[in-house]
Amino acid sequence: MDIKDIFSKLGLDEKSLNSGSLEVFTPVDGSKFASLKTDSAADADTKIAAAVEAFKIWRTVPGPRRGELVRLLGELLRKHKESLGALVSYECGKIYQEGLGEVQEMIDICDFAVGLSRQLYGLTIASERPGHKMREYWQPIGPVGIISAFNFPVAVWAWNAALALVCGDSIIWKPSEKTPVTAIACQKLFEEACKQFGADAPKGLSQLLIGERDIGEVLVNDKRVPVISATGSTAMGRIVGPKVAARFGRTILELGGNNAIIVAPSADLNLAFQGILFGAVGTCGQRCTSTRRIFVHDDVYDALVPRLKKAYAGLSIGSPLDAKTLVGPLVDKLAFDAMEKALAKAKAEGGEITGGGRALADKYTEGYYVNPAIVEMKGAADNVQEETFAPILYVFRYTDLEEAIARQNDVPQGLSSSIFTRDVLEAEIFTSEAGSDCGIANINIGTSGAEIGGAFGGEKETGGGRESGSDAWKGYMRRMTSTMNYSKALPLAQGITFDT
Ligand code: UN1
Repeated sequence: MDIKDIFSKLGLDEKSLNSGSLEVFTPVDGSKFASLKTDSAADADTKIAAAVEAFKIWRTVPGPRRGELVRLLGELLRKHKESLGALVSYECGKIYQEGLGEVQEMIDICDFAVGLSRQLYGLTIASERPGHKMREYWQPIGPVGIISAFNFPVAVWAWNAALALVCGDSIIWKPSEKTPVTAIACQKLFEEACKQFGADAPKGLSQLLIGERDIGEVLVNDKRVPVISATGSTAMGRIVGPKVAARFGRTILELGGNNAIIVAPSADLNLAFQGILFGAVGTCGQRCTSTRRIFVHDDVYDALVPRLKKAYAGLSIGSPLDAKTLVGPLVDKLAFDAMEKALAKAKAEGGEITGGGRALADKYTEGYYVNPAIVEMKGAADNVQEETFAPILYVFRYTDLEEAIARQNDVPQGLSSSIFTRDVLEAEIFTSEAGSDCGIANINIGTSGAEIGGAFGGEKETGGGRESGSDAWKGYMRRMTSTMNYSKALPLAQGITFDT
């Protein structure tokens, strides 16, 4: 792949990509491919002010017309799917197929948002007073701040941006400092969509803040931004959440996961095998929905776990741009160090490790390729409480479903979970009030690769936010309750009399 060619297909100007101090490296081989000008706090202030002005105009544009802008964005994404997918692959290291998948996810949410633009429904509510009616309106709320992570550098922006835009909000995006070039590409496509849309797309509707954590903090602390949607680590959320709460802003937090799969005795083991493999080694274990733990019933342990180990030994690890590759690199050395540390800890605790360690180090001295690892945890009481953003799969045995569910839930995070079973009662228990405590609880599919139609997010240290489908759009609007009196009297609610 020729990165210069990709730049030119996406209308990115090479000179401006090499005009500043923020160095951007590709995980493919660790080489630097851009150095970007960063925004200062003063720049951020100007951009936020512009987003406020744009919001004042955009909120008055009818919802379905706002949907048209998102439709145009979706069309441009279709047109540029291959080049943007390749840039995603190059900048964050996921394999090209997954880069394409990520752009598809953007297209899908645009389609969803276009339909939604005609369905921003509020309720009508029965009033307790004669001659009165109550109505609920959903109104645009203001500029929405979007903080995204390196592992889904563009799709997560689109989930937030497409919804916020049809909801009548302007958007301000702080992408990960590891993946700002894809953000610039998206911003360009958005600007092109605005051009095609016409004059009622206000200038400054979408703002991009390039820089490190300090610039994210400016956004988080700014009270002109009523909603901050942040995706990333629990550590990041612990900083962002209280800061936004302190100014009574709203957060939509999508943080860490510690996702588990339960494999029951009746499971279709071929499905379980495929679901676990993709969940655990896909994206080199760097999805927030990646499968981190599996609980395998004693009866099927020996039929499944050795097969997984064998598959791990034969995985094609290599450049994410190579069509044969299934496992690309970790994003950087820090990620590799974290994986090494987690494996050392597991070993010290008696875990039996298959795989692990660096791969292709001779070929890519600065690219952090690894052998995905399986860790068999022998002790029944063991659990793994931390999320390590790397392909480590912890394997546990179980005998009793209730106990397996309890252990699955016994972690600080609550994002994604699944069970492989053909026993309908087990499946129903898993999704019952006493079952999985996660935001996502799947049956006979793995933990990762959620569709955009459902609300995405989870409980506990995952942050509680919901993005993407279902009624997640309500997080991007303010709810107004309006009581209308069409009578000639003024009865008070609660039966109060207040005669003068
Ligand atoms: C993330 O890893 O931040 O379910 C999001 C999935 C994707 C989104 C993952 N649709 O794996």
